[in-house]
Amino acid sequence: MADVDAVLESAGLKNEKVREYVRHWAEITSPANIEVVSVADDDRLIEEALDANEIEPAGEGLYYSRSYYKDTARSEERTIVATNNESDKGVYNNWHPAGEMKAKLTGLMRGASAGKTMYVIPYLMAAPGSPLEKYAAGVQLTDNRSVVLHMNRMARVHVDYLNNLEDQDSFVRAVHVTGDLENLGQGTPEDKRYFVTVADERTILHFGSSYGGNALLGKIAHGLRQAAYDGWASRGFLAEQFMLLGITDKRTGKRYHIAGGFPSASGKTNLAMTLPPDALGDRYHVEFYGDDITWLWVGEDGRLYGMNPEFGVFGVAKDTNEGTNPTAIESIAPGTKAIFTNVAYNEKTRAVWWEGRTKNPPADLDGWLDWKGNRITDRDAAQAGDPWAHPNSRFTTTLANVPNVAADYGDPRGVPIDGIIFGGRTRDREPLIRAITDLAEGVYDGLTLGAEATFAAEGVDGQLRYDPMSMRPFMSYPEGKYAAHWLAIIGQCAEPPIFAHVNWFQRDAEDGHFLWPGYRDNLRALLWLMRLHEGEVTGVPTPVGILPAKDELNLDGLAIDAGDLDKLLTIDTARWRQEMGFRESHLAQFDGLPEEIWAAHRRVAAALEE
Ligand code: GTP
Ligand code: SPV
Ligand code: MN
Repeated sequence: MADVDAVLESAGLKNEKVREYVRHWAEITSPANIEVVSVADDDRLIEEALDANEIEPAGEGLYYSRSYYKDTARSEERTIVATNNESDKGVYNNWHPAGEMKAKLTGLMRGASAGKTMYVIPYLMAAPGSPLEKYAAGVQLTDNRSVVLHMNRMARVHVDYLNNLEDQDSFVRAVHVTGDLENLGQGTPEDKRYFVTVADERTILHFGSSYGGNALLGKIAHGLRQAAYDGWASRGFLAEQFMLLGITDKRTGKRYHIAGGFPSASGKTNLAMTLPPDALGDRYHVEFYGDDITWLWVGEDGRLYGMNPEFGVFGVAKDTNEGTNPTAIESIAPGTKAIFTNVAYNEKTRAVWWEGRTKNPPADLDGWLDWKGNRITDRDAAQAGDPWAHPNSRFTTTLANVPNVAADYGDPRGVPIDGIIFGGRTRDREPLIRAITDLAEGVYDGLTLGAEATFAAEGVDGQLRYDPMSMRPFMSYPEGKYAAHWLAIIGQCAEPPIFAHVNWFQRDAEDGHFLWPGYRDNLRALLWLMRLHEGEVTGVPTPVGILPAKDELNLDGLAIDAGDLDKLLTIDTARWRQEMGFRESHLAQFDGLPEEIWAAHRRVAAALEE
């Protein structure tokens, strides 16, 4: 193995704590080479990856990557939060003792990068100069070049971020070892994968994947799990699976910022990148800040501030097209250096395709391979209906490629937050939008966020898979303390944001059609929320929040069935009463839930009985 110190020295990595950490893990994983990377190396690494057939060209300045077929999504079962204190055990964080997990992972990683290059990726999950910068620095070690290419798009990667740290020891140690993907027993009782965040040691150890959140450790392991823990331990901030957008009213000149959480694959990317409906385009301008993670803190002026710690988008490909998400399509246009993963690929024309990209798949099947690399023309009758792209196939592109990215997306001060929204896929009961002005009721609403269980076997009929604040897979400390931390942080605001619950997914009970057109029209609900917050409309009070009066919603240019609109703007009290019972058992799982949350639950329940 190369002389570690000589490599780090010539790469300009001066932080002695980082050097110590790299030496430590290089001894364990035993790579053949070590290379410190920065975003300036991207073109060379792309060429190397093309030469090694790790990626393929997908048009001018676009790339295609295919992951191992058993390694196509974040694994919840194999994800663990470990600490040295058993009181950190929650309901969803899959807590294990730190000592046990570190020993296990060190064993799995020992010698596991033999013959490979270990890349050292110094990164920052913040804009430089951010008040949360000290929680944002990290160094990922990985033995996978494709992971480096993704990190270059998803995070700010440069050695200077680590050299210039105020406290040289304040960085997240993130170790990724791919492992022998063909022999890991994915999904079997002998599964060897472990994705561990040792939260109180700010150390992330991921073994056994090269895909998404399992392998790009700046994103959810650091940006969500570790940061949520840091935010709580420091009592200083929140880190949430939230999108973040800005709305400018060109008539009044007012700017609003809204952050909000929907469970994975429930529409954050689409909402964050939205454009106003055509009829409202002259008046409103929507700006993109982030689609998956928001860090929130209270500024000296008593307002809540938010920022996207990421530098890129790892977006769901399915159904992304010029109609549903035109800005996403522009952000992956030729020349953007976007990377497509696990979509369908044409080895002759270098084109890519996924379900919903166009109404029908390409008519000329010549050259098309499905996400596993199998020829479409080789399919037998039984396989004919199989999707070409994996349902969780994704595109990776850097924020600057999004055409409506906000001019100040890199401002380290963040942006003041006016509204916090929660939403999930709910086929009935949840109206288009209901606003909540009380803090405890807003937090209560987030804690009882749920989405439809995807398999009938998974849940009781009508019962949701609860996903508190859309953080269920990323929760790093106990839920009761999480609720208390939310109340404490937002409680410090002199001008608190308004809360709301939104639902774009209500369906007709008979034929199943979506009652609301969704996508760009979702802006109409957010505009109403901002008007309510400004006191320009009053809405209609209900036991579960304030709903828009029909004439308060701006429906210019929207053709919607009057009956559908009625359903979208009413409360089904009987269904809500049933839901309250489910909520009670859901909340009862959480130790130490603040009394304010229970009081909010009882207030809503009592109002529904009136
Ligand atoms: P993660 O990246 O997994 O955290 O997910 P996400 O919340 O960013 O999900 P995304 O925005 O990529 O949406 C996932 C799916 O929801 C896509 O297939 C979208 O087409 C669909 N979707 C998004 N918005 C709407 C909407 O307003 N109405 C309907 N009917 N579908 C939508
Ligand atoms: C999610 O699953 O919520 C994602 C994708 O945003 S991943 O980064 O793979 O977790
Ligand atoms: Mn996500």
